[in-house]
Amino acid sequence: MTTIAQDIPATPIDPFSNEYLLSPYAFHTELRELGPVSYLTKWDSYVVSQYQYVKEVLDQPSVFCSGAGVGISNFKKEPPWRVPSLVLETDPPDHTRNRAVISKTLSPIVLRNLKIQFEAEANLLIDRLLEKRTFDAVTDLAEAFPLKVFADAIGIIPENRENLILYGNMVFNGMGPKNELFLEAMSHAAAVNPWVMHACQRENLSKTGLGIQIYDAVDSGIFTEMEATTLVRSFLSAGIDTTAHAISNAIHSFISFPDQWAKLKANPLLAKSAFEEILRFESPFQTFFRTTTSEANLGGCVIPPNEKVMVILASGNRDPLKWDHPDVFDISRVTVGHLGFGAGIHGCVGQMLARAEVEMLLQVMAKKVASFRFTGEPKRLLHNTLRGFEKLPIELI
Ligand code: OVV
Repeated sequence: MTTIAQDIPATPIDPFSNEYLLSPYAFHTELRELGPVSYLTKWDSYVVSQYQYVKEVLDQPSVFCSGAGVGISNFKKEPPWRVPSLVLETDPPDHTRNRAVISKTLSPIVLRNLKIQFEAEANLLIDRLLEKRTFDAVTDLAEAFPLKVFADAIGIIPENRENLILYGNMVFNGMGPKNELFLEAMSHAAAVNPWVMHACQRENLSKTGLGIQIYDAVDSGIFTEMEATTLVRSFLSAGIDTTAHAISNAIHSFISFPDQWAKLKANPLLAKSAFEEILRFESPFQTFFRTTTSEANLGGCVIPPNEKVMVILASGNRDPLKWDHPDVFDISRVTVGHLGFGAGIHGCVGQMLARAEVEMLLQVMAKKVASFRFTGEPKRLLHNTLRGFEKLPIELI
């Protein structure tokens, strides 16, 4: 089949404006209606928002590469703010080798054992919060849970773990342009970066966690000590804020749609599919970028080489060409193919761990919490990449 080259429409939509970040979905609809590809005039970047073409981008990593960064900045034109990630910001063959080392630590048997710990910790946390009754679900629940269970699983020192939230903020706000959100996040760099690198070093990791296992690859000659430290950093970059925002979004969605909460309470085993629907409906990781390595054709739209392409996962997750009633939150929907964990060779390597965490937390909540309500206005988070909340004052009964 021959495709005829189509003009790529330019749009003034600014995906980093406050208006967009607070309420992106109507903008996603507008972008999808512009066609397979459009051009963001304000940022000199292309953008892909329809499900089919988001998938096409992610399925062609040699054309849409990650090695030039997955934020708006092109590492071929400006230096990155940190040593690039050896998985996220890398292409095959290095990516393949490095990802395999992480993947090896996340075996089914390891995950089964972790799930037991996650359930026990979820019980302790929910019991404590039921006693407390009113609290901020962002700090006391959504952040507290992964800061405890994920950091324990990796084997991170217990002191100053709140740095992980600040670090995640740097990583994900750092994918955006150098706006106020970027600069505010980076203002913590001097305190947070050294702590993170310290926590990722061999001698500071627990002997029984997943992090230390990365150093086995040093001992077998695959990595240098520094590469192993950088790879452990990936666990910390990717594993806390993403999960925390997913939990906040879950709480918000269940309070906003009480029929879905009732459904979960009637059958706590729906926790697993509920999590997938949350990732589809309110994707914590909304957006990332790729960079074209050559001329790239998407649905007849031709993008020149060495251009940034914004990939809106969250828009693919609400594309009506893919989903029936995409704007309806329905925890029993079939969510196969959602893009909440990305797709293709860079699809989330920790997704089974994230699932184990949130599934256990939601299951415990469904069994123990009779009802919950907002005790104040939820406050949406302004963030260049992640969708979540800054404040979620609630009461649990
Ligand atoms: C998936 C993800 C997000 C953020 C950071 C990283 C990975 C990393 O490897 O540093």
